[in-house]
Amino acid sequence: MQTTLILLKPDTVQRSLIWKVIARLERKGLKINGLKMMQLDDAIINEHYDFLMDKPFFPMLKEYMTSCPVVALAVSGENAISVVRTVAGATNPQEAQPGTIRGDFGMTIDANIMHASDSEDTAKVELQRFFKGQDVFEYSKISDDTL
Ligand code: IDP
Ligand code: MG
Repeated sequence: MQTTLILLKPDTVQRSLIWKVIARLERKGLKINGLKMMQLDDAIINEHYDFLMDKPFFPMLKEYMTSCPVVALAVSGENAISVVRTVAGATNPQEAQPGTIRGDFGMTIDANIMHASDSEDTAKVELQRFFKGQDVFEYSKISDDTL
């Protein structure tokens, strides 16, 4: 069982797509262990996207990611890290397959609906970054045995 970190980005909040994206994750059979709205600041974006800091689009990415609150989710399931990446689709929504979240809801790479951790190591770091070990709940669901 893995837990991964998802951020529903500002375009998802602005376009009233929060529930639609969460519904996709639940429909897939992933379990929501944590869910909170957060206003990100420059410091957390500098940390979260430090590997992109020298890219020309970084200032715009930072402005966009801090433009309104995001929704952070801790989501679990078997192989949840790669399953969520698959359900999310390619980084560029124009290239993402139909049926994926980005493929169905997005058109621009700078507003691509959601972030999802890409490995066990990053998931661990990112869950700590956004949840600080708080408000992530381990619990059983009636459907756990039948999913
Ligand atoms: P990912 O979100 O699919 O993991 P990454 O390569 O980790 O993709 O990039 C992080 C984020 O940086 C992307 O989700 C997107 O918002 C932004 N980004 C990546 N490449 C570009 C680009 O070429 N132009 C604008 N934004 C980009
Ligand atoms: Mg990434």
